[in-house]
Parts: sequence; C-alpha cells; structure tokens
Amino acid sequence: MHFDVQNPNIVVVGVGGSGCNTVSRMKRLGLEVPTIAVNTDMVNLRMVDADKKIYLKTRTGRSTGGHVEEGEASALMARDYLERSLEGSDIVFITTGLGGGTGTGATPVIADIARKLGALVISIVSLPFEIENMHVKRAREGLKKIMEYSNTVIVLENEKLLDIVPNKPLNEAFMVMDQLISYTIMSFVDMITKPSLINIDLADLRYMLERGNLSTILISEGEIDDVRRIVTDALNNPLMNIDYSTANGALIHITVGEDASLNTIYSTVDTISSFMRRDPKITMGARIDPEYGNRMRILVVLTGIKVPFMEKVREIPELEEDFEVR
Ligand SMILES: Nc1nc2c(ncn2[C@@H]2O[C@H](COP(=O)(O)OP(=O)(O)OP(=O)(O)O)[C@@H](O)[C@H]2O)c(=O)[nH]1
Ligand SMILES: [Mg+2]
Repeated sequence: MHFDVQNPNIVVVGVGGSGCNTVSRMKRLGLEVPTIAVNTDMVNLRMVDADKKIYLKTRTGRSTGGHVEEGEASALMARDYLERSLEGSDIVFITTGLGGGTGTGATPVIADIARKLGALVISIVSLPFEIENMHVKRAREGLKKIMEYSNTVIVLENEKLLDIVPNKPLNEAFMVMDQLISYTIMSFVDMITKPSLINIDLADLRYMLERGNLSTILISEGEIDDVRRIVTDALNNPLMNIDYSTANGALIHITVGEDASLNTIYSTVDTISSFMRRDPKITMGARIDPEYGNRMRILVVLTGIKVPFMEKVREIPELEEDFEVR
C-alpha cells in the first residue's frame, strides 16, 4: 500500500498594491513557500520581491482608477495564465487590501480559478479604514464575492491599527498590518508542514474551513504558567471587531517550549472554548520549539464569525451649505 506523506503544495498570491507588499514582506521574513505577485501597476510590480510576477493589463492599459470592474476584467483576461500558475496547488493563500480597484476586483476571480482547480482557498484580506469612505463600499461588495469563491476569508481591520499603533505614520501602520498577515500565513504553513506534537493536516483544514465562511485570527504569547492571561490577552486584542459568541469553530495552534506539559496545552484549548458558544467545532495542533523555553504562543483562527462590517453601512453626511464653523 502506498501512503503519500508529502507536504501539500502551497502557494501565496498577493494581489494589488497592498497584497504585493505583504508578499514582499513574507519573502524578506524568510517564508519558504512560492509566492506570486499580481498587479495592474507595473511600477509597483517591478519593486516587489516574489518568485513570480503577473502583470494584469487593464482594458484601458492604464491603472484601474479604483474601478473594481477594471480589476476584475484584467484578471479575467489573464485567466489562462493565472490557471497555469496555480495548477497543482493544494492550498492557495490569496492576500489583498480591499478597497482599491485591483485587489478588490481581481481577488474573487483568482479565488474562483484556484477553487475550480481543486485547491483549498484561504483568502486573507484587510478592510480599509472607516474614513476611506469610497473604499469601504467597494470593500464590502468585494468581500461578498471573495467569500463566495473561497473556503474561508480571514478578515483583519485596518481600523484596529489605530488601537495597536496609534501614533505611527500611515506607511508604518500598513507595515504592521502586512506583518500580521505574513505572520498568519507563515503560521498556517508551519502548522501543516513542520513536524508537530499534535498534527493539523490538509483534511483538518478542509473540515474546519467550510466554503463561504468568514474568519478572523487572534494571536498572543506569554508564560506557560498563566494560560488564562494569554487567552484573555488574545481575546482583548482582536484584529477585527466581532462578537466572539458568533464563532462556530476554532482552529487553535499552539507553539511551546520543551517543558510544557500536555495539560498546559489542553487547558489552553479549554479556556479558549469556554469563551465561545456551546459545542464549538475545535481542531488543535501543537508544536514544540525549544527556543520558546517556558513561553507559549497561540494562534486562534475563529471561524464562522459574523462581522458588523458586513451589516452596517456608514454614510458620511454631505456638508450643508450653511454649515457653521465654530
Ligand atoms: N496592508 C496594507 N494595506 C494597504 C497598503 N496600502 C494601501 N493599503 C490599504 O489597501 C487598500 C487598497 O489599496 P491598494 O492595495 O493600493 O489598491 P489596489 O488593489 O492596488 O487597487 P488600485 O490601485 O485601485 O488598482 C486601501 O484602501 C488601504 O486601506 C499597504 O501597503 N499595506
Ligand atoms: Mg494599486
């Protein structure tokens, strides 16, 4: 009998300006997974650090000007090429910053192609700042489509950067977001490719990440003797404004040093599930990394969440002519 114990084929695709930035950052952080940068912006694409670069030509030959239809059309025109680049992949991560024309328009097309090729599609998207009013509307429409074609869409809010790094210039704040996204993808890759104490494999991911789901992540680190603190820290610093009780599952990945007991690992999982509704679907993995000593890091992917972003429509009122400035 033959058992195929090869690692799954994984590829990371960054779409649009922000997606390409994320991919570049991952490469520089040392991610050993093939990356593809996709953009309608040739100047940006030249500067990107990726294994493969795909230039999407728009119908006008110019930038999308923020038009999502242009982003979508440009990806459809490159369909064959995108297909060839994604063929044979078991897991396709697609990352983009929603709100512009390219990422918002092309990502659903790429997700659709990858899924039709049989890959598990995990899209990781950042949502624009609330003050980017036009971008928010586009992002909401785009997100709906990306959900349709992905197994799950992990959402992170730029707005949360205001809590995490309130005083940083915008560029550096975006860098923090890119780092978080890179870190999430790298954790997934570690989770399924590195030898583990408790393994998570492709089948577990397929089970957890049902089609059309929204997810978000929680990350935290601390000393193993205070598991509760690590978990509450994670819950108190979400990267997305959500109600935890709406989550229907959690994919939990724990990294610990050699001294941690199985008990510590199980009590972490217990503590996390105690914050969720009854009988959540839980899959866990754990990996020992001697460098962690008596520390522990957790990555929780909360699945099946409802996000206020999809429900609320925030209109900024027009200024009245007789608006008084006091
Ligand atoms: N994480 C991250 N987000 C960014 C960055 N730059 C812009 N954004 C956010 O991502 C959204 C989309 O911007 P871009 O990525 O520049 O847009 P695009 O997909 O290239 O689309 P067009 O340029 O309009 O064709 C914006 O609304 C910002 O909120 C970045 O460097 N990193
Ligand atoms: Mg752009």
